[in-house]
Amino acid sequence: MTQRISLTRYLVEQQRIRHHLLAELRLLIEVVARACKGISHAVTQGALGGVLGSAGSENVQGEVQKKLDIIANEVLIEANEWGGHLAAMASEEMDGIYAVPNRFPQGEYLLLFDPLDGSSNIDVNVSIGTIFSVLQKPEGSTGVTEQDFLQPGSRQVAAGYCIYGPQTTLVLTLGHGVVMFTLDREQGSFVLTGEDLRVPEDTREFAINMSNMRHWDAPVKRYVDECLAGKEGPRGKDFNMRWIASMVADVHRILTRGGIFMYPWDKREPDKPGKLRLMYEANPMSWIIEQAGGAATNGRQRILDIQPNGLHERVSVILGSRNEVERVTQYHLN
Ligand code: AHM
Ligand code: MG
Repeated sequence: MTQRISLTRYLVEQQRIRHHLLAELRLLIEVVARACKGISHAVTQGALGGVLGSAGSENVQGEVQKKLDIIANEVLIEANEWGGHLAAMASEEMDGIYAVPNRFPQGEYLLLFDPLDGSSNIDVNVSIGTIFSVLQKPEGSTGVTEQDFLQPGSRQVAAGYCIYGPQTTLVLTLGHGVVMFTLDREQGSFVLTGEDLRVPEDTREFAINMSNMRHWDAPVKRYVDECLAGKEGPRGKDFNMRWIASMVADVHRILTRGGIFMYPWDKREPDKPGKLRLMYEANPMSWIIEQAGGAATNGRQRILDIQPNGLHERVSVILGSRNEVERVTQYHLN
């Protein structure tokens, strides 16, 4: 029988072999994974657990919070605040940063998360997920402030997501490729089910919310028009389209079989750079995709190079198969 490698064993071996994984970071990832198991359980319960529907509140961005948004946020905070590995956390669902309370030991890492991405899919039983990103507190800073979080995505030390779909799957990068673990519910542990994941450089599949077409900028319209023209058009091949409206699920598909995902700036809210959040969604996903050989830009610039100015900053996102992302980016730069 082939040996099953648990997340714990994988992380211990990374620490032993590569020395690039410190004990505190290993603990952090294990704790996040444990929290994701808890969230997975709540998601699976659905109506039986009384967790569906709106919570009757709004987050800092004026979006209606679902009960599960709040539950997932609390699960992540409660799991992570006492271990001594973190200085603070920041979440899409909280206005400001959450500094680890004084009664607990303080660590050197900063954890950012979108506790439950794809909220519109919760009540309709479609895949959703948790996205997370880990930064190091800048050296020499005493205490912890929001400013400490404002680092470009290229400074992430770990990033991942957990998708709650037909299977619960954890995808992780520590900056040395991308690995995947599937939750064995009977054993209660994440088991290694994919190593060195690669995004094919070319694709015939794009993902974008087509209902916004009339609001797009010319380069995005040009790219999609060319895809839609199929074999007879300038691309000389037919394209397929998918849009799950859960970034986690769309990115997971791209990681599995290639594709391009776009949530570009559009004219609905001209003053906002995009819909998706740089620090909770775009940075971790961009790093994962790059680590798998893909690319991620905002149309003009590599996402991981963007210097954030605020915790909840938004960004235009184009990511996935390298050659397609480069093409759309080129259309913007021409
Ligand atoms: P959320 O974090 O509030 O769930 O919003 C982010 C989600 C992404 O997962 C997804 O790609 C996008 O919003 C879908 O947006 P739309 O409903 O406009 O297509
Ligand atoms: Mg989200």
